[in-house]
Amino acid sequence: MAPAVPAWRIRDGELDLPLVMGIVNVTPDSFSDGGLWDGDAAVRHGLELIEAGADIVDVGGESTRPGARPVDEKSELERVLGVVEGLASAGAVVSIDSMKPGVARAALDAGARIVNDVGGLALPEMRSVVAESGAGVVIMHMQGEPRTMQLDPSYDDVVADISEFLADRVASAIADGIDRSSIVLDPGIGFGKTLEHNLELIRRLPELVGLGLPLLVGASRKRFLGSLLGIEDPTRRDRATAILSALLFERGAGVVRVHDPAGSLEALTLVRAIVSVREGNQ
Ligand code: PMM
Repeated sequence: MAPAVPAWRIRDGELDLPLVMGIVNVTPDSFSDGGLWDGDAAVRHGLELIEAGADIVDVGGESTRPGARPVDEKSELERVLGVVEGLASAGAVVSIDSMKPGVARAALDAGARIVNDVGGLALPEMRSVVAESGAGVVIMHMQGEPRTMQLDPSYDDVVADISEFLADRVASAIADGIDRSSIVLDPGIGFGKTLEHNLELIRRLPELVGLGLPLLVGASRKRFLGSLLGIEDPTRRDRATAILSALLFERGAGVVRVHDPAGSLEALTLVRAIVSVREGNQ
């Protein structure tokens, strides 16, 4: 198996890898769970995810599903801040899923310890927020923007192109004062990618592991699973997600981002028993 990095430095601490990140979307329009959680219900749901085995809860207030329109900063803040505060004060490790430096900063002040930026840390101000706070950070690849990204995605070589993109963003992050051990990379499954692109990224995941930083993969309930398996309803894609998590961990993923942590935790436990994910590959 490809080498894994054993720990992820986050604000005020460190997390052992591999691990499972649970998803709390506080949005009216996310593709699989939009409109289900707000306020107290979102906090309760986040705590349930932890109970079910999530090591981190990822709180997001802007849908990034294909075709989604951006939300303004004020609305995004209103959606997420109370939820971040509620979860963090209950002891959860919280990450904030946002492309906006203002939202990331406020969420960190409210107790979040990780910034999950699907915008790939493109904005210098976002890099400053991460550097100054000492937060952990997920740098994700997206081709285009959510509104248009699925219209005509194209790459010379999807794995090579994304590796180059991520390596560039890592260099900018480090140049702006972000500690290398705080960074986790994400190929951005479904973000400006065809079904074939997604499958190739999963098949060739060990090449991305070769970048030398932990990888997060977010495939949970995504459309390509529905297309492959003929499952229209996203909430019925959790079994496929768990099966895929086993494959991802076996190929060296450090974090999976999922709606239903229980299945992925079982996947992780099995993979750990069969191949030593943490120790056997130094
Ligand atoms: N996918 C979504 C949102 N945020 N963040 C990261 N790092 N990686 C992802 O793949 C990702 C993400 C969209 O899925 P959702 O609507 O189920 O949250």
